Amino acid sequence: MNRLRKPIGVISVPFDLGAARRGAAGGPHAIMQAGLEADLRRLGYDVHRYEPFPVDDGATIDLGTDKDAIATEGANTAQSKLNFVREVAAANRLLAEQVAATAARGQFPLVLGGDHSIAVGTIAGMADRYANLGVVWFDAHSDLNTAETTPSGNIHGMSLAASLGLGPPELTGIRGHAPKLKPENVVLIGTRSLDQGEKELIRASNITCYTMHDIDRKGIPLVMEETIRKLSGSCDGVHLSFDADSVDPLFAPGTGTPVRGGISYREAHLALELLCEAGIVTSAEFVEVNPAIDIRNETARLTVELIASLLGDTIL
Ligand code: 4U7
Ligand code: MN
Ligand code: MN
Ligand code: MN
Repeated sequence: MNRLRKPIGVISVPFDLGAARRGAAGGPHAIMQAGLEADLRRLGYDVHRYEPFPVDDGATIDLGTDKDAIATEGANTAQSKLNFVREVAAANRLLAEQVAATAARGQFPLVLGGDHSIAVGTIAGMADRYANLGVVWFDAHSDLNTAETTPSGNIHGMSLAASLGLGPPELTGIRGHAPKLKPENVVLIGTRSLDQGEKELIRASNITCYTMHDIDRKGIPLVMEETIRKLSGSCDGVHLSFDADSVDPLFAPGTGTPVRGGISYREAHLALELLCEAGIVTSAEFVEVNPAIDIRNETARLTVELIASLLGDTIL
């Protein structure tokens, strides 16, 4: 296995105002609790843990019990459909700064979410260093909605679009330059739930999308081989954005927007082992782990195992 030589900078982001339901803010704690640090040290890594920075956790916002009901009340304009966009933007500005600083110290940024809206900040921080940043986006969804197409108003369904320069300026403009990514440098894997606007965007752009159908037909080894060949040819860095809901809910029940028919436990491991072997990944984030709906912390434990696979764990 191609173990990274760099120290790992673990950045916790206890933030979930971008999600459809609360709880993913507990993700970093659940993942640490599942033994991440000991595992990384076992693999021989130097680990730097950054204190979670102060994100607005919505403690002062009256969410009631049904966030969607609140959000859709009077949602006539595109702008009012962007739930908590101010808080999401503020958290992502801080995250982008922390990710950029971590990478500048020579560490591998490992971001623990939090909901998937935080990809905006991670990618903004890495795009500072890599003009041709590639992204491998494991997800049941594509997170390619915009203010115009979002059916929910939840920013975790818009973070990839924002990184491509599509969406509200407070998200697309973090750290100055937009877009952070070129569509031809983006590969989606595990896709099985797309909204109409997202389908249109994928068809009209150069985004590569391996749906579950493609994975079933080709197999994960070929999908990963094609992904690695494509990105290593054209990118100067590669970010892995791993949404827990890419994995089948049988193995990852603790996530806010589960969709049946996902990649299996072994497929997820093999995919990350192959990325490790290729040695192309320069940062990673693991998001949408929600301990409030998890079963015996299984999803957090799976996440720790997957991080270990990405960073060089081997059986023998
Ligand atoms: B996740 C959704 F409508 N597409 O936009 C939306 F189905 O980060 C879901 O991938 C988004 O978990 C899921 O709200 C965001 C919905
Ligand atoms: Mn997602
Ligand atoms: Mn998802
Ligand atoms: Mn989700």
